Amino acid sequence: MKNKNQIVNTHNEWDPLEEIVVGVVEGATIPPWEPVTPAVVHHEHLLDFYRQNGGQPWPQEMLDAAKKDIDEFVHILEAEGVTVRRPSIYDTDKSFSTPDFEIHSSVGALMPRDVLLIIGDQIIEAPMGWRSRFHENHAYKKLCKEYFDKGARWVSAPRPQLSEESYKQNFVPPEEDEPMRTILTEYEPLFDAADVIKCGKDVFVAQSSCCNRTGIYWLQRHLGDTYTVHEVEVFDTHPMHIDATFYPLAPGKLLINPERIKNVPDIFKKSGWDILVCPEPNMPDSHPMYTCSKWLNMNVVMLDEERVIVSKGEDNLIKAFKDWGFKPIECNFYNFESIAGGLHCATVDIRRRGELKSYF
Ligand code: ABU
Repeated sequence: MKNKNQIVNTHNEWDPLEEIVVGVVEGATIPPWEPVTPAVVHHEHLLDFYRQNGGQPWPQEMLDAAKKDIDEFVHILEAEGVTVRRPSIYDTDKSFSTPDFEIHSSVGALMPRDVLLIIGDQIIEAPMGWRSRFHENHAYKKLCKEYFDKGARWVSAPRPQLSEESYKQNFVPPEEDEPMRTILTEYEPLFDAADVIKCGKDVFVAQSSCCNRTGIYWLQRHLGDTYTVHEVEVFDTHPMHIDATFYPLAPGKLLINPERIKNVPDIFKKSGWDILVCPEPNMPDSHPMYTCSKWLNMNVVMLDEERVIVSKGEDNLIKAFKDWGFKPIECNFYNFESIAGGLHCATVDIRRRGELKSYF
């Protein structure tokens, strides 16, 4: 299918990148406590941090350090010829309520990857399971309107209610030796856009504490017969998103997290893909990580089939990328990772030069 001159056009993670949205640090607030918090935060000691500090601004020195990282990332993208767009800053410290819940604050616009799912020429606003992120799509409205005016399709998945019925009451995350379970019920479709990863006509999704099976069904029915949505089996005690777990990097090259993927879907094996096992992260244990795990090392951004932007310090992965035939470009990102996510989380690709195909 030809997609000549489409303003929004992405089918995979590796076609040559032309335009991308990069999140902003300004206005970022410590996520307020909500039902999903204990289901996604890996470290028990952080739960008290969220109970006590959720809804406050992050300390200025942490914001400054994160901003320095994101500025460097933007500089690298622009130097490589990519157009970078930014979301609008909105009032994150306003509390709000719906008929079903009240929440103290929003969290900012750090991670466009979670909010907008771009498939082909279509922008899908994700039905996110976080009460604090209910209005995060506002940060992208101006951009979405512009892309819509220039020809993109733009829809919002059903707006979730996020009442008590969406969450299992008294949920306890599983231990390492237990089967995976997540906090979400099947009351309504829920997913973050980062629970989904594209590979042409095949789209891969994993259940998580932000993505339920009803959300996966919704996506398959919405996308129709042109696409096949595959559910990937993962194991994570605090699952959130697929992009530090399972990542088709380039045709024939799948990067997997060895702790979370025990069975690679047959479709990859049958088609002879190389299964690249992500090496252990290098981030020191002393580095503070408030929202994500150290497996953000694999949360990279592909500029094309070879060039990959990777977090500086992740020497094991950088060496592996070279051995696998990629060209890594290093970017300082640990300080952004402390309060938010990785390079992939901090972005959403708007346009890559390529067409819809099957890679299997
Ligand atoms: N997109 C964020 C992934 C978080 C994690 O696996 O730690």
